[in-house]
Amino acid sequence: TVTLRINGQPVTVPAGTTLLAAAAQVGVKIPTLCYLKDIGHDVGACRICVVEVAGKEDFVTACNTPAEEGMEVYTNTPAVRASRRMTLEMILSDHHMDCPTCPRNGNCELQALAAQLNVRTVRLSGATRADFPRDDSTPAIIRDPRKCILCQRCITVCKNIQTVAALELQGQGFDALVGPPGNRKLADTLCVQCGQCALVCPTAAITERDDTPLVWAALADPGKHVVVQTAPATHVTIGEAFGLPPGTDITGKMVAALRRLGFDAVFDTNFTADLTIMEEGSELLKRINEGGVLPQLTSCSPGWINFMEHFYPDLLPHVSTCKSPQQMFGALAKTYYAQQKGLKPEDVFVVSVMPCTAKKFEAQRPEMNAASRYWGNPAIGRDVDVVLTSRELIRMLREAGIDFTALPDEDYDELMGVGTGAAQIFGATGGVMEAALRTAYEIATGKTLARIDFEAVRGMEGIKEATVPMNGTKVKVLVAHGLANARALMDKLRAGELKDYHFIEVMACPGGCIGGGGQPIPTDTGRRRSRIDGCYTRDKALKYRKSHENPEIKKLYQDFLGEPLGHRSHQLLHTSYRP
Ligand code: HC0
Repeated sequence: TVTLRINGQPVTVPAGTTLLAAAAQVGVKIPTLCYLKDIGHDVGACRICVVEVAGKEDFVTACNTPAEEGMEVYTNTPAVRASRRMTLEMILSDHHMDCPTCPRNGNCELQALAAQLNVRTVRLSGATRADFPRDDSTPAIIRDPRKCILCQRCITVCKNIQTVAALELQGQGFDALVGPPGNRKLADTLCVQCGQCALVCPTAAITERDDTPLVWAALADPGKHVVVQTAPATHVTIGEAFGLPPGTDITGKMVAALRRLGFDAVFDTNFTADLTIMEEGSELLKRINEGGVLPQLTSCSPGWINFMEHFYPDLLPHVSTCKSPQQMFGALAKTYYAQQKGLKPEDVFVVSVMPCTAKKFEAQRPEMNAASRYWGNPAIGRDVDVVLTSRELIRMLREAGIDFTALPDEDYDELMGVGTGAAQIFGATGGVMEAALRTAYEIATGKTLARIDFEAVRGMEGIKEATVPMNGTKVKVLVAHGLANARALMDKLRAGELKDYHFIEVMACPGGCIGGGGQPIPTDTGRRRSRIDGCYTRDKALKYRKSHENPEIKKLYQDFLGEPLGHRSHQLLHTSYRP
């Protein structure tokens, strides 16, 4: 340990502790802007966290300076305050200050810091940074370099946590830019559209595409029958925007809120998550029994699918052919549901509420028009018409003046509204695997599981592993979340080191979908953990906890699909990938 003084107060901390962390121990919260502990980002780029150290001529940055024995640190001298203020004014002087119309208005770290430091004027004017154009080349992520403060968090998360490295720091001074190498558009890079950059951006330099106008227009169109599906992870996160603790189960209120927005039917992606288990579990058993390509890789996380197509095209035969639950839902809403309700499929408009930005990309893939091909009618268009992230739905609820926490709990509509506990845990890393094991075990063995909780695949550890005996076969499974962990596994798979394994779950985002790029900001490790707990709590509370016990899934197979992997399933629920 080392002992130092901060503003005269002695404090003892483990060696290597930063001045920032040491100060926190004596109740001093040094302001920061670029620093983000969660992703290990401590480059000291913004210089807001400067402090004075006795004996040193220059200020030091508290976020990345380790405490030393005997140090005398001052965090609040006139010189320190003046320096922070000047730094902030310099940032503000060439920031695009359209705060009232900015997507991050009210949830912007730059805005909050200006308030915290009581900055009332910006004394600098004159030269500003180059006016780089907005990049709206992808369906999911929008870059607005005029709002970038060069903190470089996005570079760190993209390179270190996701190993995609689609962004870099280029140029200097007024020409400095964070963006794709060679000034390319994001769509022309290896970006997988996971949106982790948008989650860590302190301003609105990187945001989700705003598709709310498309949904308002559909809701106002009397010729459209507008249905909505809600992803597993949204059940335990939307409440954060309305002051509820992370992980609070707001399912009933979300259903009520969506009805009040005017949706004609409110359904659950959890229903098709159960369907995915039926199809993907059957596919796995088929691969095991018939000598297919193993290990099988999950296919529901669209950022992960983009990653495989971009970086490991040779391994695509391992990827399950199952579409994601979002896309299975879209295909069924415009076939099964339309048929059962006597609706014209071309009138059915499907909206998703997802924790994910990459779902916007997935929904516009040209092959995701199974219903249109099923009916032979191009007017039906895409299976999923619009994808809203959690953040966009929250904005719509606010705009509509819905008093979310005062709403009663309501139930989903019938036919595609029942989801099991197994589906709920899809939102957490390891959840798809656990759901699959609950069902695959019972289908393969014909026995009832004595204990359905597979704890080995739960939690925030980067790579998890379990072995489950099934009919004399020891089924070996792996789970990874965050693309750096996925890459580590794929390198092993490519090298032939995972031959003994049967099934691997990968989710692109750390923590799984509860940590998706479209989720409420902030999304940090603590919140990820609470949201994961929320998924397992809801799982425990539900009447059905295994996908094959979902009564609406049984009815769907009986009335429409026939059997898992049958003809209609192949038409509507399975897909292929592009190397
Ligand atoms: Fe997920 Fe999904 S679990 S990817 O994380 O499979 O986005 O929540 O909706 O589709 O169900 C996200 C979450 C989904 C899908 C489901 C899967």
